Amino acid sequence: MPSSRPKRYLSMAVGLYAFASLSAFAGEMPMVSDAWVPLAPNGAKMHAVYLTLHNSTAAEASVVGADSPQYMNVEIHHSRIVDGVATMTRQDQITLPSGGMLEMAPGGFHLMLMHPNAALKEGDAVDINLHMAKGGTLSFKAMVRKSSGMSHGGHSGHKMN
Ligand SMILES: [Cu+2]
Repeated sequence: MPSSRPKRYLSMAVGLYAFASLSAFAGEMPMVSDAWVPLAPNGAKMHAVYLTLHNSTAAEASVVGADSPQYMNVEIHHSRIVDGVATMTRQDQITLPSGGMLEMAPGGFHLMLMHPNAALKEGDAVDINLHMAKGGTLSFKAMVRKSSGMSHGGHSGHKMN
């Protein structure tokens, strides 16, 4: 039956693609733990992501970008206090030496999720992909939860440079 042939070629191509993306870079990626998104007021156009990055690989690893299917764009930010004002600046990349660890926490590094497709509620999961300088993507989920009282001030007072 000639009509079945194109379909068969298509499914073979999809299978090969899935295999390639699973096997590439296996075991050469840093690890993400404790990824979370502080619950923001309804209608917020930006959400922060905090997480811990461990580079357990034998080489230096750099994150050069990020995206999420649930947001228009995602940036790497660093918060600092400049002349008494909380300021955040966009970073082109974050580099971890082999064996290095970086805690992205309130008041320092974070991922900035911009322009959500839908509102977030407590318990939701945000899918995030980190783009690595050497190629490959580090994918993880960040859980939405209320921030503890310690991180007062939140993210809303930030000013972009
Ligand atoms: Cu930010």
